[in-house]
This record gives sequence, structure tokens and C-alpha cells, in this order.
Amino acid sequence: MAFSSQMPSREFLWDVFNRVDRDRSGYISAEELQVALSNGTWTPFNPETVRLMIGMFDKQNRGQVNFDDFGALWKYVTDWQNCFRSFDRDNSGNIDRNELKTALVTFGYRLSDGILDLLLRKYDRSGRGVIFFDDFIQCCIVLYTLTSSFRQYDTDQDGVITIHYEQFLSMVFSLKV
Ligand SMILES: [Ca+2]
Ligand SMILES: [Ca+2]
Repeated sequence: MAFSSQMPSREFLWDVFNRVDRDRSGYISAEELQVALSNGTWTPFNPETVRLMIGMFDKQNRGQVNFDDFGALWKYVTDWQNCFRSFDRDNSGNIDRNELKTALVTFGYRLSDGILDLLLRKYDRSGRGVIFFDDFIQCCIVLYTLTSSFRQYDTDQDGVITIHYEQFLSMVFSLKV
């Protein structure tokens, strides 16, 4: 895929869309997207990441993406690929602990080493202390979603919130993760 994050031509997108839409239904399902995406390993692309991405661009809430929404999805995936490559300093095809730390600081997170290790453990599916492309996206989306949710309650922005049990439940259950 191209390195540029500019929106490509409609013809180009139409061509990609038709290749991804294997059953020619006019919609890209989670299964079709999963087949089209590559995480640089021989393992299937993380289905949770696919589901999160379809959910973001599926305006009609059908669990599938039509051509109108596909351009935005294509750009989103391309931007993530560029982002991943830029943080994968040693071109190993994965993100190690130091690379993850740099990425999160660049995104504006101030997290302790304990949380960094927690994230690494949770999203390191190979057990080698590294995070692959698909899991990196999931990690960033979940972290972003949790942080946004926390900030809604942290009105004075001191990093501390006091919430009641039911507020906590509604906070957790309203999360799209
Ligand atoms: Ca289809
Ligand atoms: Ca690396």
C-alpha cells in the first residue's frame, strides 16, 4: 500500500473495494476485511481489531462497510500502517517495549512502566515480548477509548476521579471496546 495518507482516486478505491468484496455483495464484511488485511505474520488478522474498525466506519450499523464508507476505512488502515512503520524503528515488523513506550509518549500518554508492561503482556500474542500490527491497533484504540471515558469524569483533569458504583457500571458498559 502507498505511504501517502492522501485520499487516493475513486477509481483506485473502487478497484480495491471490489477485490476485498469477494462475494460481490456490495458490502465488505468483517470476514472479507480480515482476509484482505495482513499483520506481517502468517497468523490471521486479529478479529477484534477488524470488528473495532468495521464498527467505526459502518454508518448504517449493518456490521459491514459499503463503498461510500470504504474510502475513510482505507485511509484509516493506511495511516495505521504508516504509524506502525514509523514506530518500528528497527524494522523488525513488530513493536518492542521501547518502541511502544515511544509511541505512547508521542500519542500524549504519560504512563508508568507498570502500565507499559501490563499493555505489553495483554497485547503480546506471540509471547515474545513484542506487539504485532493488528494487536498494536487494538491496544491503541482500547487505550484511547478508556482514556476518553475517564476524562469525561475527570472534569478538573487531575487524573483522579470519584465515581459511584452505578456510574462505573454505565461507564464500562457504554464502552465500545
Ligand atoms: Ca461482501
Ligand atoms: Ca521493532
